[in-house]
Amino acid sequence: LSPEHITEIYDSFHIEDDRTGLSSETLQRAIADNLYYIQGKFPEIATLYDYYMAVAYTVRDRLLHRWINTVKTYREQDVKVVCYLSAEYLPGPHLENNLVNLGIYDQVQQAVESSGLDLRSILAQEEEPGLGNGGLGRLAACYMDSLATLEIPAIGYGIRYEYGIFDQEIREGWQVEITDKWLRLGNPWEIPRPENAVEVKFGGYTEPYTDDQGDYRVRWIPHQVVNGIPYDTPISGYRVNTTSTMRLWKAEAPESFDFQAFNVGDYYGAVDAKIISENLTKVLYPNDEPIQGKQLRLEQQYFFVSCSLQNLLKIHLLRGDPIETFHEKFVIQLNDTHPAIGVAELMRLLVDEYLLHWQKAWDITQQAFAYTNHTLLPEALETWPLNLFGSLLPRHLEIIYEINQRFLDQVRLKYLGNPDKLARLSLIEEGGSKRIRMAHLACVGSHAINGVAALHTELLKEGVLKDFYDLWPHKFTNITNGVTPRRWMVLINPRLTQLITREIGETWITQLEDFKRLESLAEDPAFRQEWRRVKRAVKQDLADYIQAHQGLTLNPDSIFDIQAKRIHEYKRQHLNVLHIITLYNRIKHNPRLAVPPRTFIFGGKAAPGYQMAKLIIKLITSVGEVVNHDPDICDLIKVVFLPDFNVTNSQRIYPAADLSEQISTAGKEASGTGNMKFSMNGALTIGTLDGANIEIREAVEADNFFLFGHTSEDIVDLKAQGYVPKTFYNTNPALKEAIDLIASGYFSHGNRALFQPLVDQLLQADPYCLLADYQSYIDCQDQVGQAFQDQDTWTKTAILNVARIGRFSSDRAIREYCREIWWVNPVSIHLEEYQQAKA
Ligand code: Z15
Repeated sequence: LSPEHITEIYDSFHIEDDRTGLSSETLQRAIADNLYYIQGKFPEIATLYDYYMAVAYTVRDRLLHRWINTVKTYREQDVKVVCYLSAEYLPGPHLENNLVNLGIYDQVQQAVESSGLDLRSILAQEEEPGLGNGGLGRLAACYMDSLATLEIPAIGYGIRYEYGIFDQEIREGWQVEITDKWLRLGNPWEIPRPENAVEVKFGGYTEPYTDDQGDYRVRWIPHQVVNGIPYDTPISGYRVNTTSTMRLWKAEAPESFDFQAFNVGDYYGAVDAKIISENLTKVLYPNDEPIQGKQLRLEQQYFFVSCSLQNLLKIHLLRGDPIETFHEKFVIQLNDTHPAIGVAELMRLLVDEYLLHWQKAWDITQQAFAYTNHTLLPEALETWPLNLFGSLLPRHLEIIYEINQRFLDQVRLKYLGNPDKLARLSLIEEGGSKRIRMAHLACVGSHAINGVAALHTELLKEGVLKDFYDLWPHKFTNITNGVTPRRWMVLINPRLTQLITREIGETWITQLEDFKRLESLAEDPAFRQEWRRVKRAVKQDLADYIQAHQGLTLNPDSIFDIQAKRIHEYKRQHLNVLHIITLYNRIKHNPRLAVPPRTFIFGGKAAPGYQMAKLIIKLITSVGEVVNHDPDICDLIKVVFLPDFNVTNSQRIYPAADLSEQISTAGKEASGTGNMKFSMNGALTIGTLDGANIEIREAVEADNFFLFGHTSEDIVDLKAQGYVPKTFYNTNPALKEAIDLIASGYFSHGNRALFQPLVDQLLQADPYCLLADYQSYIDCQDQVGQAFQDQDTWTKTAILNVARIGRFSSDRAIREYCREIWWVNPVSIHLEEYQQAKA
């Protein structure tokens, strides 16, 4: 079979081929075919999961020729490619998203219904890839969607964790973690590419030698070698042929190592080595921020970064390009410092393996890399103990020393005789035990550094990265986060999508600024009424779900007041709880009090080792137990904790919210992206001046946003003056009553010890200033309650929120990255005639 012969075979494919055809008849035939030939089942014995697999393979087939053509086009036309390096991805279920993007939702629905099945229950079979913790991983997934939709050549590199983020169950009010065996029933979306395996070295030592040119060189003799096997998942763009690749690496033991041990008779030793290697990509670290400095975590980071960079260099050379032009053909985005070791690894590959001179290699490296910072929390900034680092990556330690020496030489010239400056900028933290500062490595090795919201970028420039900003102001930019309207509107909220599209057409799906056209409709009472009807129906959907899964009856006319995000003290779920208890106390004191009914809904996981976060979950569920069953409350307040907040569950939550809780201590949340998803779906926000809340408020205008709390500057001043939370407690009776009620054991069957750590933390330290913001929050919530009484005005405000949220599309964010950091352009993918199937 010559290539010409194969092309001839392709050309003979029929337009309505069973692998490409988009009509419901063809799809139905293809599903039956896949059920038979892939699942090995016939309808009488097929499970719903078998049908899911058959539909998934049918849809994957439709993606495949687009995907292959995308790869082929990029290979042939020397295009510049964005390489997104991220230790986490949270794409959510693929099937429905691909139906939306390919524009075949209705056809597949019809095909499935003709076979006597229901599409929703088939979609529900999919196990989502939980390969991330929260915002950072989900952002990477939104960016992959926008890159494909905007036809930007891109590859997303990451880790194929065998166990993703744990599933959360609630037992007796406590979080229980369950292993996420997402691959148990197979994964139809990935294609393993064992032929593209690469080797990654660990440990050992280095030795100098002189090369043929008489140049000084270093070689690394590792203690261990692990194979990286790429698994590729196609990422479709919305109504374009571009289909990008998410390439995730799995660790395996190399054959040769097994055999060595086997040959000396150590069969069990060989198997042990295999297990040790394969542990590398076994499990995702379940901490959002901060990260913990475990050796295995560094091994994971280096493993996937080395695999990815080796892969990129191979692609570059395969295209016939010289190594010196690498940075002209690839730009590598570091999603936080997790992949920052890439700076040293690219230097190693260029200098040690491709034998470039240091300066040339450094120019390439700096121009190739760019770094996104996602946090200001000092405990979340990654540093690695020098001895741990050196024993795992001895050559990289030498390279980092060399980078540091050359960098500090430059600094020394600029800041004559300022040793503090040198110490502050150094890649090595001195003192007790030396550590490598990964953020510094990322800054020095990158041509661009960005924060993820305007305030966050400003605080980076004045705070953690100030010395770098003083040195290289031109490297710093802000790129405010965004979310994809395909998943976060079209897919999750078909009712609102339909209403909006009926009025303003569908251009907003790829140009979200077109939501502006809704502004005038906010004035139209008939439209407002329809909007309200949609919101009510969506709230009923969530109420039905909660009824079915938790046996709780909710009032769909109550305010759905929702806080859904990782549980963390800085996000202040417990401030929300203080408000609930305050309302509870008010009703207990005055049973005839007219308060608008509210349903408080919480969702979120706590890191398994984060005791205070787990106690906050227990507090929420305990307050719920009391409040939900107290007859004096007359069902005016309900508190629900929705277990297992993940992409799938979040999709039921965002559309149903009236009120979005974005109440972090100002200056702590880098951006937030849930804030955007809620607002896009017509919730009003109660929030602090933190992260992207500030820009959302500016966009929707101050009157349409419930603002409270101290500013980030206030918080700094407050702490500088010596913050004493007790003062607020002693001078605010309602606050004191709420805290005392927790401390009294009222919510814990008389057990005063249970919540003592939480109460003590608030009264003694309160690092996130809940007590300082309490009264402002309560006053603001009272305004919310008032405002909700006037449904018509509330609806108008909700419509205006949606109309003005256009800027928070990830398409806008990606366009900014393209123009300001990546210098890349779109490339259209054309399908040959034989591949273009008509619906
Ligand atoms: C994470 O999810 C975020 C920051 C981090 O440093 C880590 Cl390790 C995980 C979040 C931020 O907390 C959130 O504010 C931001 O919206 C998100 O990254 C995406 O930028």
